Amino acid sequence: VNPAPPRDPDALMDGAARGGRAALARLLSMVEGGGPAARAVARLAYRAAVPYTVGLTGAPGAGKSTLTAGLIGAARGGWPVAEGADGDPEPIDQVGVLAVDPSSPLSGGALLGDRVRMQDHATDPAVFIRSMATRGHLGGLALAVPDAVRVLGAAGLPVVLLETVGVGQMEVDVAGAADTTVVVLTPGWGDSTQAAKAGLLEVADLFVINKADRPGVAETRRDLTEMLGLTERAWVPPILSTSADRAEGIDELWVAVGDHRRFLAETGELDRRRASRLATELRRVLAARMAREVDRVAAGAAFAAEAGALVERRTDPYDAADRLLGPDPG
Ligand SMILES: Nc1nc2c(ncn2[C@@H]2O[C@H](COP(=O)(O)OP(=O)(O)OP(=O)(O)O)[C@@H](O)[C@H]2O)c(=O)[nH]1
Ligand SMILES: [Mg+2]
Repeated sequence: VNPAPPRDPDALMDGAARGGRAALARLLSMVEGGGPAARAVARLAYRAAVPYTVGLTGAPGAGKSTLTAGLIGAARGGWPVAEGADGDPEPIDQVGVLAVDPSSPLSGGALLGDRVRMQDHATDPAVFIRSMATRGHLGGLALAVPDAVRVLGAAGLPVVLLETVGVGQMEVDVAGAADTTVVVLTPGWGDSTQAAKAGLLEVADLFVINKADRPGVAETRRDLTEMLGLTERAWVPPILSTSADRAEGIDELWVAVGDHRRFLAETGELDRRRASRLATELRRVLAARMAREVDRVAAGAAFAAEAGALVERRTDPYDAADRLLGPDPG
């Protein structure tokens, strides 16, 4: 019988780093739950090596989980060798999977559907699969996800696959936590238009047209190419097609992920991206704290008095804010 994992973050982190999956799961629950415990865990995890993160995002049902399951298998074979180069693939000893659903307040363990799709890997001790939703984390998933990724890094997982269901801005924010972002589309009219509307085209490093067994692949590819335009850029996102449920195109996708990873490393872009992500994270932490500060002010007597003065037209909202917070430096 396994003893229940301790609640002390240090002890849990030690356990997770020694391969304890219950400890790792407990740490992720703490991150999800927010509050002082989340903060303690985040602090411990921060200095550890950051895993290479591959994000998969796209509309509900596009096949992200099926693709993720395929990529787990591919990743277990190591990082692909560059075309034309020889040598062995750089080994990947463990793979973590985080499935994030910004629309769901439920969490803990794996979602049923994902559990089915990823069950081939569920008993592999080198694979750790976990669903995440937001509960109490200050700043929501956009902050909880990078914390969770770092916890996986602190536990020694070198690669994390991050699946996010498409629901607008939050999805784009979460997708922004990845080093390589894969946008998953399906053949059919309108799919790429929706991705454009959601701002996904900007964050895509790679496109996958999944369900390529269905008609409309060429049209979707053409739409996408048109929307991407002919802008000059150092990395032109490749458009791949897959039939994830038949395991077709998965190896090619993993090769493309490896190419992008190599591009980021060789150009210094990986460091720049990660630095800019951290600055964004800090802004989010500041924004979340300031939002809490507003709540604190709004709960006070001075606020109630100003609100009353507004009703009686004795002041206006801007002067009232100046009295509550001090003059606005503009
Ligand atoms: N025809 C076809 N069906 C597929 C393919 N890949 C996945 N599917 C099916 O599409 C459905 C959704 O697949 P998932 O992998 O759960 O999709 P998802 O994007 O993770 O879904 P959510 O997480 O709910 O947004 C399942 O029934 C899969 O079996 C494919 O290449 N071709
Ligand atoms: Mg899924």
